[in-house]
Amino acid sequence: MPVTNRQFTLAARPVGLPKESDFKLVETPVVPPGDNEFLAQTLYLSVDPYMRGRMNDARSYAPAVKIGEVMVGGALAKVLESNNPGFQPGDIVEGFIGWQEYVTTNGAGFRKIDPSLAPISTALGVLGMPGLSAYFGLLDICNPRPGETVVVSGAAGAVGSLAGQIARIKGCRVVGIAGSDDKINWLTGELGFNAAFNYKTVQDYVAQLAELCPSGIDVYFDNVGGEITDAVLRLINTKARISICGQISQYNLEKPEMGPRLLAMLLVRQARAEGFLVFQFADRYEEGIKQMAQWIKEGKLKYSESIVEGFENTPRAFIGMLRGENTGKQLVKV
Ligand code: NAP
Ligand code: FER
Repeated sequence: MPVTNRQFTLAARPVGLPKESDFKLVETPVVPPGDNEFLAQTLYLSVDPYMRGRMNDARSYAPAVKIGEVMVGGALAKVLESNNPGFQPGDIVEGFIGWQEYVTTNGAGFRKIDPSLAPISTALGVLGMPGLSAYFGLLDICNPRPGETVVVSGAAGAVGSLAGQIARIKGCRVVGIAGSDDKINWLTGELGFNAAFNYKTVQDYVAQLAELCPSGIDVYFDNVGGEITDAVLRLINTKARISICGQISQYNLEKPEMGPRLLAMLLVRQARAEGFLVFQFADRYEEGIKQMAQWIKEGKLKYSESIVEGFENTPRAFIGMLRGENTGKQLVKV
């Protein structure tokens, strides 16, 4: 049995964009598995935007990480020793392991991954939480119909790149918004988006969107909020549907941003905006995973992973993702 565990704890509550010094690398003894428990070794860690919210001392869907506590997060691990009849040494499991190299757990909330289905890392991406957010957040909330125009912000990220492709599969015209020319070329080239633009180089978002969406916008899958969303709202069609998946442009702000107040656009267009948390679809995850695995097999759904190597680089990978260094899903290979 390994003796030493390495963990990242929260050292300080970040002000603005997190810094590496907001995390602390600590060594603790590996805890031997007790009755009905198993010990597993982390293989891949997921770094996700929601973790930024958990670093704040604020009320949320889940409690904040306390100073000195191990950072939360989903991860994939391999079972080393088990006293739990449901898990055998060698099993690959996914669950809320946190930022650490070893976990001792009774397995509550964990699922077993079948390595013969797809590369195991997909359990943290396209066949995991981000993929399910794209699938249900687009299809359930927006019901996109063939021929409709769908705009996706955060389009080159884990969720956005999949939401846009799913809209293409449903026969929609898809326009993506992302933060680099390479990402734009990937969206319109490899992923089959009909059009896309770089919000960091385009000045007038409304004019650009009007040009790329000549029939207006029927569906908006929002990952970012802020000025991009303000521009989209000005161009929505009657009976438009807006899925509020994320608002990442706001996560590092110290004070809420004052913007144009455009809820009247919902009124005059008789439109609907609805937020969701992926967990609300938990009883239907099977359906989403099965369908997306099928689309991957048929070559209709592509996914990309950005992988940072080394457990000690987890904070760097997380901060890099918040800054847009990833294309598709950002992972850490431990
Ligand atoms: P991701 O898109 O893979 O990574 C984050 C991306 O956000 C970066 O790559 C960056 O790309 C973009 N970004 C950062 N700052 C930005 C800003 N100021 N304006 C516009 N874009 C910015 O992350 P993800 O895991 O797929 O998550 C995407 C969104 O979905 C997040 O808002 C997240 O909170 C949300 N989410 C929600 C749920 C839910 O249950 N509701 C579940 C999962 C994720 P650029 O290069 O394009 O800037
Ligand atoms: C996310 C952003 C926000 C997310 C969850 C939340 C699961 C929830 C925030 C809250 O309840 O305050 O990406 O992913």
